[in-house]
Amino acid sequence: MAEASAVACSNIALVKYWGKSERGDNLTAVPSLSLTLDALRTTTRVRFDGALLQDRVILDGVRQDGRAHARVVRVLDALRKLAGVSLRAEVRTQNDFPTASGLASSASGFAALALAADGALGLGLSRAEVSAVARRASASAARSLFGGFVELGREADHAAPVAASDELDLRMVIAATTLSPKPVGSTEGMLHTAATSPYYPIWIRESQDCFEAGKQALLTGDFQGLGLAMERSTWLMHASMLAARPALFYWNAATWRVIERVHALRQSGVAAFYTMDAGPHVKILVRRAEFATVRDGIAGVPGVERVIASGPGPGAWLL
Ligand code: 2P0
Repeated sequence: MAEASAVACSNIALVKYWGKSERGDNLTAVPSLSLTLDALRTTTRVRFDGALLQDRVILDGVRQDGRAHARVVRVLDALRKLAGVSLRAEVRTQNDFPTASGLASSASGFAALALAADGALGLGLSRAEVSAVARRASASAARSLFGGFVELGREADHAAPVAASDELDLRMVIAATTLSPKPVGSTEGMLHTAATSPYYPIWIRESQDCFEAGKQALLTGDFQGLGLAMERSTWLMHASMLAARPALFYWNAATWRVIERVHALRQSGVAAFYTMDAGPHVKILVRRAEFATVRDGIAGVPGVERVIASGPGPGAWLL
């Protein structure tokens, strides 16, 4: 029996990934840039056991089957093949935040899974190799192997850290506007957008520019430039979904109320920028000095169920 446990922090895309490359293998059609978050963590234990006839997956105490199980098995199969073994495994994974609601649980989940399975099999893969294994299961997971700011290039095999300017002492305030799972998963949502939205080619075309603007801002410590690139990427991505047939939207009324509150804060001189992913939550990027003002400013917005505050997090680690 061989086992290992790993912890991975989730990450939020500042410049978004939405769309798969025609080359397949879950390569991304656009480059993305993210911030790994200390406050959103997944812990996963993988135990290979000769007595098991099938892989067993337990997420937050609940046995998984169907697609969730199949995605985990794909990761295990890739690593078993590298190790030259056929042992089945028990995977126990725990999120310390709501699962599948647009808080990037698949990012931290598949990053922790790939690292723990690599550890349990004693493969000793490099960080980049583990990132590539995680990417095939969930592209955003590739980024959670690394801490701080991370990039995943267009059609890149694995993610890589970005050495951002030290002047960017950033925090993220997450306004969670529901704690229920989202109705349409990301993979399904992006395939639907690509297949039916007339705005999808425009999204693809503009993404490279958003990425370059965001990365340049990171490297030069330009907070406003980073915030504006993030908002532009967000609106372009959601516009492509809204123009799909039928339209795809993940927001609720509270999502809009938080956006309006951020606009009001900005008008009063507080530098804060927002982003939304495949879910109704609003994630707000601020500098440390203005963090408490923003956190308190959105806490009372009707429909905000929970406010989660986070600093940058480390790359995934073995326990
Ligand atoms: C991102 N999202 O860059 C974007 C922004 C959601 C919106 O990556 O299909 O779970 O498993 O590769 O990584 C969520 O999608 O998608 C995502 P798959 P993933 O963070």
